[in-house]
Amino acid sequence: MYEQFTIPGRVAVVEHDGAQFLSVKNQLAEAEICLAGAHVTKFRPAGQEELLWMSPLSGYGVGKKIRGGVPVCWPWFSKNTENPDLPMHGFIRTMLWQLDSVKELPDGSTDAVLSIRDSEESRALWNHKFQLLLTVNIGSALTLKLKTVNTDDQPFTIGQALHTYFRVGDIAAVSIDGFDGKSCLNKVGDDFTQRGPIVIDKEVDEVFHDVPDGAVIHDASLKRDIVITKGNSRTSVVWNPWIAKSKSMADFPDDGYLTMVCVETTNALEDVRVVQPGETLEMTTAYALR
Ligand code: TA6
Repeated sequence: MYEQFTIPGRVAVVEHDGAQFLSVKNQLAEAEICLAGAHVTKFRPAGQEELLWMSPLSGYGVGKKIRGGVPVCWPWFSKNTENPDLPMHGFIRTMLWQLDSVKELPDGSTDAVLSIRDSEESRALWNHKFQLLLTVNIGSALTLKLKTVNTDDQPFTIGQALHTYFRVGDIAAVSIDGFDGKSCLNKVGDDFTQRGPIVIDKEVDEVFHDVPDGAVIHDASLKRDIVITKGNSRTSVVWNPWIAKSKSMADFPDDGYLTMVCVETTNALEDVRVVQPGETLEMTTAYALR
């Protein structure tokens, strides 16, 4: 399947862990994207260490939440406010997407486009017609563009997140800039306004308001910065499960909190978006090492 996209030594659809993955290698980086969930599970710029954190205990494939990489959370972020029995972070991340195109670009990067449309299954959960496209550019940076198309005759409201797990050398040597002076909804304590850089020394689950720009993860242990930029997103989430929550998740190693942090580009809370019939909405984010 998808043999038409094969470029020997550079592009192929491969199978492992019971799922299909698009594997991309070019002079600038290498990456893998699971077709179930259009989920980037690997991204390593040339000459650098892996950017993304992946749990060794994760499952893969249709119906399975992948723990790590870049979960695509849509058409809601976190719990569904009208029906908490619906899947956390929406339903699209466990559904099979189709691979539409793979293009090697003149700058040496590679563009992959995956898409999914509404189905009987999706309409049973969320009764709207849509097309969703994810464009992933694999270059010296990892760039993701998530485009929603309202193919229905009624407007709909979406929340969404690119819920990215970043790999760090040692969480104790990490600080995160970009949230100074920003207020947050704190899911594990009292709401507050951030002063200075974020450091992680306990469970952190914070949804920051009014964050139109990105952030920078300073990783003193791996001696690198992860520069996060974004577009059409005014909320961002910082999450680290810390000790107890790590132990409570079967697909998360007990010590996993020491080498990961999520910094998520979102349309969450007051930043949910209404998409009119025939209209599109695109949220973007990019990750570069320096
Ligand atoms: O974005 C942070 C968060 O909402 C946490 O509350 C935690 O639930 C995390 O997402 C992971 O959610 P998941 O459904 O992928 O286990």
